[in-house]
Amino acid sequence: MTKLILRALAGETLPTPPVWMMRQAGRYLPEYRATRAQAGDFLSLCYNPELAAEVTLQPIRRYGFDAAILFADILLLPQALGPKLWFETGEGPRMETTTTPEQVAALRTSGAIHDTLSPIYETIRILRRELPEETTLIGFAGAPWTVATYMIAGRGSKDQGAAHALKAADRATFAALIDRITEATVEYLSAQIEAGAEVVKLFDSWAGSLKGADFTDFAVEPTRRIIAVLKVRHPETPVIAFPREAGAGYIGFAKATGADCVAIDNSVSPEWAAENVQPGGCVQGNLAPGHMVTGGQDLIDATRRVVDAFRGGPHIFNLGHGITPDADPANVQLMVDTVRGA
Ligand code: 1CP
Repeated sequence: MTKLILRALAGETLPTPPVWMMRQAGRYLPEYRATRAQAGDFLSLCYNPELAAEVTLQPIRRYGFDAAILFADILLLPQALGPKLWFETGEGPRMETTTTPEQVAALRTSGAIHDTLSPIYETIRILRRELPEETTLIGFAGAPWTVATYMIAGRGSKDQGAAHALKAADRATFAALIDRITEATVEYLSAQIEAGAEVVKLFDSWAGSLKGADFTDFAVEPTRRIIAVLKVRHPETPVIAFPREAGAGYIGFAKATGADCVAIDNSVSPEWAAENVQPGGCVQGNLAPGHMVTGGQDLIDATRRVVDAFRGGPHIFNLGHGITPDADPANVQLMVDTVRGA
């Protein structure tokens, strides 16, 4: 029996959509908080294969999701390219900035990332041994634009202003940085697939701030390049692309990039996405994560609405963005029961 997620990704319309959740291993789960305390800080957890595998498995044990996503972070790859990375408690990531031609030239080569990232591949090997046979293992990386926004600003930002400013002031340096990240991402995802990842996902969390030609040049084009190489090396491995808040940019995104599935955020309605995006292939999404906090009949109604909207084509049920730390684990169970019983 082929795994449900792989069937949906191959284009099959299933009577009940497979289901998993972005950030399903995370702070809303008491068992995650306990393991994280045992590891010390967040990065130590990411680089500890036994504990990273443990937190990946926790939501599978609780909810029986159809997919597990490798526990890691999109900022590990830029860290492997050289810049220092740390997390300020209660604030988020901080990173040495990369903004000059010299700094871009000084980044490590794509082949040199594996020294740093080998624990991640070990996590994947452990997971392939320990996951139930019906559960699909998803590997991931940040898409180049989103990774570049953190490398340029040295931290998260609401409007990605520093990256837009560099793009305007020194397009050659900006484009060179995007190229370096693109090449390294190909090597990183290839190594994840070789270690056992069955699907890979590219998170372009800040794609929505790229407009017009910039969206084509820096959201579509790097994603297309990464997928083109992966499809030569690993034609059997499906790719999910998540150009978050792309709006009209979702239309035709799968065709333009070669992605097998496009993940949809909750700023667009499921009916709109079913009509405009799902004809292009499998879609994933798009329940608003806030329902995992508020629960109740609203959660049931909204979950059924997403299932019903996408019923006519291949669909993987997910949230429109990651679950938040204040979510109630009981609401997640209600969502899963509603999807499977709907
Ligand atoms: O435990 C903690 O306090 C750390 C919180 C945390 C977690 C649980 C971070 C810090 N990263 C993660 C794990 C993570 N990050 C996963 C693991 C698997 C899962 O989904 O269960 C994944 C896929 C990511 C991806 C990620 N990291 C993205 C893309 C997806 C998205 O949410 O848009 C981004 C933008 C990051 C950067 C990052 N890492 C962590 C934080 C708080 C942030 C956002 C920082 C910011 O922009 O301010």
